[in-house]
Amino acid sequence: MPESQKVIISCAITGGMTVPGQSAAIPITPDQIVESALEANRAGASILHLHVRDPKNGRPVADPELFLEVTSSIREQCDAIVQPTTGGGVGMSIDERARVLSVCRPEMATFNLGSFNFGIFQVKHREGMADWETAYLESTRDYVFKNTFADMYRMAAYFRESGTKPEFEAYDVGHIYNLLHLLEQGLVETPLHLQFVLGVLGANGTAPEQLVHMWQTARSLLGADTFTWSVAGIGYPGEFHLGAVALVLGGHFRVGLEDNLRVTLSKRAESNAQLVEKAAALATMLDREVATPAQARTALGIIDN
Ligand code: KMH
Ligand code: ZN
Repeated sequence: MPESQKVIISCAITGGMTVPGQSAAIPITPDQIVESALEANRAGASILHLHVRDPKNGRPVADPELFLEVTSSIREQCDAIVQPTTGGGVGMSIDERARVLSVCRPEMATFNLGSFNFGIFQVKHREGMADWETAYLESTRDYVFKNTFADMYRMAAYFRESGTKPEFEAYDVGHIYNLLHLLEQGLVETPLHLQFVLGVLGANGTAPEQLVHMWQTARSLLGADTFTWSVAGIGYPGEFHLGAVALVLGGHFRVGLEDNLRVTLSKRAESNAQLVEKAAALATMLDREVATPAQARTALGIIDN
């Protein structure tokens, strides 16, 4: 099987748009994040997507020291592609979000392709949620996840400076046109890697035809040979249903507690590894071998450093 047909499984370990009270499985402290990431890697994830949280209460933060601690520790213990976020969490500025690039100089990081409403205020209140968690969720009634053209131009410069491969997060079809604009301006270069993120309240939904539409739009605008792509379905069953569509279409597949807290309709996920195991099982059933990190680097055009 050609390397490009092997599936790259990413695992989004903890997230910036969830609060700890949603699930006891969400890792919080640097040690917990590292442990969960290593387990996900052992289960088949070759990309580990990372946010960090204040170890005292689990609030999403952009602290570069925490990023450095977590990314260095994971890199010492496995060969997965360590992919920190530059999306961050509610209320972080673009410069705060980009700090991880200059401090950690990661081989890959996320690059968000546009501004949109990002609502998590419908998340159910669970017993034991702290006041700040309820306020965090509620604040998104009036929240725009801001990635203006000025922000994206600045972000592209940060990526060039750190030599980091962007994973372009497209939450809606217009974001693919934004990527074309960045490409035409010479701010980013091919080969591109896109993550279609479907299911955020405020952007595109998890219907399979929306994924197909975004994929077709990317092919016609950017050219079928200029990019690799993956899907992150938010929530259950979107995460696995869209992953199955991506497996059939030759794309890659992201799972993880950042995006989804259930492993089946009736069972909450106990760990990130459990979600990766299910993704790997689906891939195997559909004759897509799971890529190793080295194979993922080759498929993505990342030069190993
Ligand atoms: N929070 C997810 C919906 C990022 O971190 O830059 C998308 C994401 C983007 O993971
Ligand atoms: Zn993220």
